[in-house]
Amino acid sequence: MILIGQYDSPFVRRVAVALQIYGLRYEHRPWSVWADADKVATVSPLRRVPVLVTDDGDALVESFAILDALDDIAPEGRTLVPRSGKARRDVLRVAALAMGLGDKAVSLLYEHVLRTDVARSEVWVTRCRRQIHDVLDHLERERAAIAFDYWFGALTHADIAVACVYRILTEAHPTLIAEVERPALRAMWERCERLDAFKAVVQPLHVQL
Ligand SMILES: N[C@@H](CCC(=O)N[C@@H](CS)C(=O)NCC(=O)O)C(=O)O
Repeated sequence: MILIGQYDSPFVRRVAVALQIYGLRYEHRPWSVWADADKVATVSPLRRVPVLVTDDGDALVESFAILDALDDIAPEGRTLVPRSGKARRDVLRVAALAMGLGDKAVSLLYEHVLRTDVARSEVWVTRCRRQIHDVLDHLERERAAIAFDYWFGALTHADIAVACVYRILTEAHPTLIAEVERPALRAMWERCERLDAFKAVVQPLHVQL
C-alpha cells in the first residue's frame, strides 16, 4: 500500500495513525497538494490528499472511505470502530464532526494564505470561524462529560479524528483557538499525541504553495 500526502494534514494523519495502530505496512509519499500537484494528479484527478493506493492498484480517496477499507483488513481484535449498530454510528458521528472541523480549518487557512491580491471574503471567514467555535463547543461539552481516557472507552477513529483536527487548529489558527479554553479537548489531544502511533507520524504545519 502507498499513502500519499503529508502528515501535517489532519486527513492524511488520521489514516496514517490507523495504519500504525493496525500494524499495516505501507510506503509513504509525502507529496504536497500544491508543490506536487501534478504528481498527485497521476493517482487522483481530485488532486486532494490522502490517497491510498491499495495492493490491487486502486487509488482510494476520502479519509472515511480509506479507513473503511483499512478497517476491513485490520487484525482481529484491533479495530478502531465497532462493526455495526449504535456503537459504530457514535464513533462515526464524532469523527465526522471532527473532520467537518478539519474542512473548515483548511478552508479558512486557504482563505488567509491564497487571497493575497484580492480582499478576503469576510462573510466566509466569519462563517468558518463560527462553525469552528460551535463544533468545538459541542465536542467540548460531550468530552467533558466522559470519565474515560478515550471517547468510547478504548481508542477509536473518533479520538484520532478529534486529536488530528485539534492539532491543525492550534497550528493554523492559534488566535482563534486561544479565544476559548476547552480543557477537555486539549487534554484528550495531548494524551493522543503521547501515543507511539501519533509520534510516528507527525509533521508540523508548513504551507508550501
Ligand atoms: N474530506 C477529505 C478532505 C481532504 C482534504 O481537504 N485534503 C486537503 C489537504 S489537508 C487537500 O487535499 N487540499 C487540496 C484541495 O482541496 O484542492 C478527506 O477526508 O479526505
